[in-house]
Amino acid sequence: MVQPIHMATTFAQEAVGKHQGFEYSRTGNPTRNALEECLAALEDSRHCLAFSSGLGAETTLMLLLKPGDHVVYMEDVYGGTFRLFDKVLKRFGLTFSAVDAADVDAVENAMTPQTRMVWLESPTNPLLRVVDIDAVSEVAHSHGASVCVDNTFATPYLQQPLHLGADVVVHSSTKYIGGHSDVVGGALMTNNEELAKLLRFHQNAVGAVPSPFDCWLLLRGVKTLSIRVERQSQNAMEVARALQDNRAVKRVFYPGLDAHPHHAVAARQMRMFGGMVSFEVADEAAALRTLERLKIFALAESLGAVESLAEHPARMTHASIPAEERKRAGVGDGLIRLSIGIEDVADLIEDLESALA
Ligand code: P1T
Repeated sequence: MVQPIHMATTFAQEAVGKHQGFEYSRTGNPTRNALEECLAALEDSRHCLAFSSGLGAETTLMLLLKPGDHVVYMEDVYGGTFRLFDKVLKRFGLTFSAVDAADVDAVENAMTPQTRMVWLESPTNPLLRVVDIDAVSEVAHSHGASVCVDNTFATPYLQQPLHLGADVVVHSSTKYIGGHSDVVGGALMTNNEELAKLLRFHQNAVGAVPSPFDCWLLLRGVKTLSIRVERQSQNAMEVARALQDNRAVKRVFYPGLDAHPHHAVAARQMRMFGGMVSFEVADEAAALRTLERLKIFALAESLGAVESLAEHPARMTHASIPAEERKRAGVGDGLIRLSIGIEDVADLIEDLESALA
């Protein structure tokens, strides 16, 4: 019932080149294989590759591109993804254009003959914008580009981008897949044989692989993914409604609300609306004061675990994005992001209401 943790770094061979499928643990490990099979099943994909972090997965995928290639990406992505593109990959000759991919025409207009990839997040971090993955995939494919969807916020339980036309899915499994704030990990999923082969080569050649113990923790955490995400989504909906009614709150970002501009797309492509809620208060001082007053919500980066967390994107998770760019994308100084856990929702709402009072 439980996968053993195979700590071996190397596997004895019967004769040179004659072995039972494992040689060296960077190349392959039985516990990692079990995790990859499990995550492939969850995304309903033919292939899955596990990595030591979400960014490790992202980097390995992007190393398949070459100097001169162009990437169109959703402007409202995790700050670390932006930093990888802007501060690391640009130095290797890749070029990037940020667009509001919730607007399919904006994606179409950004495509060039050099565009090889369209990079989406949906819902986005931290503004919970929703991209019509099907429509954007059609545009990307008509220009010969592939589509990668960061499915971290939605999880495979709420949304399966490969069924909506995407070519690759990326996860920070640190978040909902692990679910308990105790393991950092990443994953890539695809149905494309050729791409999977290239990724497998790069997974080994680049080396950002997870430890067997991390794979075991992820396998343990993911068993409860569906019930955690259901409870988190139910709680998030109630929290979003309560925030909408609070006078100190200027705006609530949650795709489950009728007032959300992409609610219809979200309702079509997601099973529920997920556990992430963002909201805006008057200014930075009000946001910092609210965060300090919260008692049940812990002030911390990351998301997707059973405990509720709150953070300030402008000064924390998205601080690596230059201020003007952040503001243009809509990540203001009064923005607070919540990762809703599985606690009693009445306690969560009371905590927020007293912090905002
Ligand atoms: O932290 P890591 O496992 O390397 O994953 C990076 C990553 C990728 N994609 C999304 C959508 C993410 O949210 C993250 C990590 N995000 C946070 C740590 C955060 O608090 O937003």
